Amino acid sequence: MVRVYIGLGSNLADPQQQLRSALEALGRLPGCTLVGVSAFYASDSLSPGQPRYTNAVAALDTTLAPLELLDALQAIEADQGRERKARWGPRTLDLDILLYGDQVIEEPRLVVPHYHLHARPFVLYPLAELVPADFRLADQRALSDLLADCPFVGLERL
Ligand code: PH2
Ligand code: MG
Ligand code: MG
Repeated sequence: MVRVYIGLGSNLADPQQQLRSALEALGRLPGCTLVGVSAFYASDSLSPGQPRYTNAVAALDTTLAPLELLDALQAIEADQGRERKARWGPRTLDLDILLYGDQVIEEPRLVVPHYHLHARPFVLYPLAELVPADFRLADQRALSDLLADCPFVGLERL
């Protein structure tokens, strides 16, 4: 079993309900146990002119290999009406593998720890709810340092 952290985001078609449905789907995945969910947070989209996002982070224990997990997450996104048009387009559901145990992964389809994790308050603050205060990412960055450099600005805890 590997402990993974999944970032959830939605800014279309009832975002809070999208996240609740996605959490149920995560709990039903074969070889996976949902072990924690952060609060939900609302924030403006990083892409101007889009609806506000709702975000959360989930902790999952899994026996799926990284790319198997990615396939499973993309299937859940597709089930919930995700359309892949523009790279940063609005979306019914975005499921990102933030951390996969203590593995550093650099493959064409998957980079872990997630590229933008360090700069995104809507990822770091919910993640911090689920891990110990001295938590370090697989690449040894301390979560407390990332939080100190990423103020809780523009986040609304729902
Ligand atoms: N995701 C994006 C682009 N912008 N903004 C917020 N607030 N939350 C997101 O999850 C988000 C975003 C692309 O993945
Ligand atoms: Mg994504
Ligand atoms: Mg994303």
